[in-house]
Amino acid sequence: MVSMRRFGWLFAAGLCHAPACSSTCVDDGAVFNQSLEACMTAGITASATEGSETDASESESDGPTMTAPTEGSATEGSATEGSNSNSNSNSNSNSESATITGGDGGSWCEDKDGDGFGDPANCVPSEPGEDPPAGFVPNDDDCDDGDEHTFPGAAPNDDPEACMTDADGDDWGDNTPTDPDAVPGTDCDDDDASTFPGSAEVEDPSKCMKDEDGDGWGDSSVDDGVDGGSDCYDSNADINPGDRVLYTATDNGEFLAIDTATGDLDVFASVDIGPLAPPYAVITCAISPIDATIYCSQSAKQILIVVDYCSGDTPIELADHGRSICGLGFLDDGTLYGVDSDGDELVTFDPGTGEVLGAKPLTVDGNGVNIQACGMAVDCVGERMLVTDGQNSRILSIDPETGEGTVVADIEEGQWNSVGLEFDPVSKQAFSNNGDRLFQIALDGSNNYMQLPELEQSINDLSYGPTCD
Ligand SMILES: [Ca+2]
Ligand SMILES: [Ca+2]
Ligand SMILES: [Ca+2]
Ligand SMILES: [Ca+2]
Repeated sequence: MVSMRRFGWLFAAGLCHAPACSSTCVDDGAVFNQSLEACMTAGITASATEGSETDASESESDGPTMTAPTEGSATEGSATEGSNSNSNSNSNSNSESATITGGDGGSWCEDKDGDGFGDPANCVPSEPGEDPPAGFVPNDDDCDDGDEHTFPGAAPNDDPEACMTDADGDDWGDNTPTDPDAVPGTDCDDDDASTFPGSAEVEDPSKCMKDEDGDGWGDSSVDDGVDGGSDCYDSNADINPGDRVLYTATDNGEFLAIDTATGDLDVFASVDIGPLAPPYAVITCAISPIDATIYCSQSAKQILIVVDYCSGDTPIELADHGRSICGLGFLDDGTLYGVDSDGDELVTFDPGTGEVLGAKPLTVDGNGVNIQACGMAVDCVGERMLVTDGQNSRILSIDPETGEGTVVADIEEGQWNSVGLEFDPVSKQAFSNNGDRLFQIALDGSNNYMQLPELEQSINDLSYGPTCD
């Protein structure tokens, strides 16, 4: 270890860069012509006295003054470590780089970071036919020998030759490299291999999005610097805007696709409710971001049911929870919430059993909210839970920790009495309905909304789910 550290700085501080040595050496500022070998040898010899304390057993070189690198050199060696007080050592201000080859009379250069590219400041001459010293490579191409992720061509998708940093190995270069020697690339998150330009190729072939589940749609909730997409469920490739339908469930087991442009309602799936009816009354549904399981509230029995409408199977009834649930929604962590319109509370469910785990009063400015009918949805872009307060014609964002609501949209619609709410991650707006009246509502604080064509019939709920195609 000791030997290598010394070796490292001797060459870094005392010797010419190989390209410089091929023509000139610099000695205390004076440039003089010298052959490569002479230059290198002079430097090595001049520096060798400092290296003489090293353990001879570590030496693999047949040169009398050479000290072989050890494994520790990759992390302990530093081109800037120590200061050189040897008056015979040269300083080198030449930072040019040129490819050189070893074993044929050229040079070997140290590769401390092990990326296959040699440090031009740490090169030694090679003799024809000889093997390189351990830790040396036959080129001097590294632009930062202290970072294995930074070298020429590290990010070939950005540039096959430029010196870039690609820490996450997706072949795109860090767009804000901390390494001053690296050229910025276009990877907006170089710590995440699922984030790069064109990652979400279906949604946008060029934006720098995150697509963790590889379905071609970008994660809707991302860190600063990353382009947000419209995939609310980026850990589940089966749920994305490429396969979704805005639907409502009916009391006869049918699922109706809602055409928001025309108001048409068309049956696209149905379940066999034979053993469950009567009474069977579904008034709200939500889909799990974890496994795409659909839960609905069966209001007549005050239970949750698990529905697989694509299979047509009879829904599975869960535990009697005894609540009047008018809205259901999952947060991204898989927690299932509901709104109890009798208790005016936000409740938390155990998705496994359908039992209520906890409840908090719904409030705005600390005052209780009288929920009569409601809709519930999760804004996966803003990562917030939305509940309609129909009596007051507004949409609230509910803090799940406290039950406290913040007004997100307040629309001039009198007794709106919304019974359905769903968030559209593509438009970033909400759909909400009161019976057969359907609205599209902005969630940006503008309170803008518009009424869409009247629905064919009055419905209870709005949800996105898979098309079953
Ligand atoms: Ca490197
Ligand atoms: Ca990268
Ligand atoms: Ca990346
Ligand atoms: Ca995705």
